[in-house]
Amino acid sequence: MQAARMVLTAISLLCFAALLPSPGLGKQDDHSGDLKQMYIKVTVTNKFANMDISYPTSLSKGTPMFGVLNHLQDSNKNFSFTYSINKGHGIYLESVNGLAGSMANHTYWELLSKKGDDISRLNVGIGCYQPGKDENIIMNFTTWV
Ligand code: B12
Ligand SMILES: *[C@@H]1O[C@H](CO)[C@@H](O)[C@H](O)[C@H]1NC(C)=O
Ligand SMILES: *[C@@H]1O[C@H](CO)[C@@H](O)[C@H](O)[C@H]1NC(C)=O
Ligand SMILES: *[C@@H]1O[C@H](CO)[C@@H](O)[C@H](O)[C@H]1NC(C)=O
Repeated sequence: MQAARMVLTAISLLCFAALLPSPGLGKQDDHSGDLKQMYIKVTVTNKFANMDISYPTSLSKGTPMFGVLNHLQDSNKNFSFTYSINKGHGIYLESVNGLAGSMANHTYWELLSKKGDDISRLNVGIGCYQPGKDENIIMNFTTWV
C-alpha cells in the first residue's frame, strides 16, 4: 500500500516536471470544462504483421494516455496492454494485444501523435502524455538500431 503510493507520487512528480515547459500550464486552472468529453482515437500499427487497428473513444478532457489505455482495455474492446514502472521515467508500455517489445530483438512500441496530417513522436511516456481533442495516438511496433 505504502510502496504503491510512493511509486504513484514519484510518477506524478516526474510528469509535473515533464509538463512544466508546455505553455498554458502556468496560468490558474479553474477546472472549468474538465467534465467535457473529448473524442480521441488510438491506432495500433505493426508493419511486420500487417496490422493496423483503430480504437475510437470518448473520454473526459485531461485523461492521460495511461487512463485512455485502461479505459479501452476495461470497456471490453478487442484491446489489451501491459506496462512496467521505470523508476527514472515512469510508465513504460511493454506490450499491446499480446505482443511485447524485446531487448533481445531490439523491438518496442513507439508512441506517436497524429494531428491532422502531422505525425510527431511523443517526448514522454504513457503516464505523462495527455492527448487532446480529436488527436490520433499511434502505437507503432518498431525496431531500434
Ligand atoms: C535508449 C533509450 C530508449 C530505448 C530503450 C531500449 C534500449 N536501447 O536500451 C527505446 C528506443 C526502446 C526507447 C523508447 C522510448 N523512449 Co527512450 N530513451 C532512451 C535513452 C536515450 C537512454 C536510456 C538508457 O539506456 N539509460 C541508461 C540505463 C542504465 O538506465 P535505465 O533507467 O535502466 O534505462 C531504461 C529506461 O530509460 C527505459 N526507457 C527508455 N525510454 C523510456 C521512456 C519511458 C517513458 C520509460 C518509462 C522508460 C524508458 O529503457 C532503458 C533500458 O531499459 C533515454 C535518454 C536518457 N538520457 O535517459 C531516452 C528517454 C528515457 N526516452 C524517452 C522517451 C520519450 C521514449 C519513448 C516514449 C519515445 C516514443 N515516442 O516512443 C519510448 C518509450 C515508449 C514506450 N513503449 O513506453 C524520454 C523520456 C522522457 C520522459 N520524461 O518521459 C528520454 C529521457 C529521451 C528524451 N529526452 O526524450 N528509449
Ligand atoms: C482483434 O484484434 C486482433 C489482433 O489483436 C485482430 O486480428 C482481430 O481482427 C480483431 N478483431 C476484431 C473483431 O476487431
Ligand atoms: C524475437 O523474434 C523472434 C522472431 O521474430 C520471435 O520468434 C521471438 O519470440 C522474439 N523474442 C522475443 C523475446 O520477443
Ligand atoms: C512504424 O514503424 C515502421 C517499422 O519500423 C516504420 O517503417 C514506420 O515509419 C513507422 N511509422 C511511423 C508513423 O513512424
